[in-house]
Amino acid sequence: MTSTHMRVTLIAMLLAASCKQQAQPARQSGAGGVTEIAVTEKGFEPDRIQTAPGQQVTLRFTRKVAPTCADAVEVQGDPVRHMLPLNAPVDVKVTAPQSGQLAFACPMNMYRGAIVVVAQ
Ligand SMILES: [Cu+2]
Repeated sequence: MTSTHMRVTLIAMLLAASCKQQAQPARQSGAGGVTEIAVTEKGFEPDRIQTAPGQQVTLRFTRKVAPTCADAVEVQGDPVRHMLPLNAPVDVKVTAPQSGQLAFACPMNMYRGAIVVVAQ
């Protein structure tokens, strides 16, 4: 590895570290907690929700923009397509896996988000 390579690697690592600090996903408060997720022109906000392993989570989706392809949401492992009427909160109850993450997305898989399991 050349010193240029090492420098680039170091900068990349520093950037990754600072990104990690900036990203502050909404943290699930506790059992039975509700996490509000807005559907905006940017997609799902927040798009990453941290939770404990096996935690029951209620995701409250509220679509706030009319022209979007995210007029419904599908959760990994859930056969139901949850329609999202404009400005009407829709609760989707999910159970977090023991590790890893549980993804959700619009039916076209353009906008994506995930419940991220963190050890506590
Ligand atoms: Cu879509």
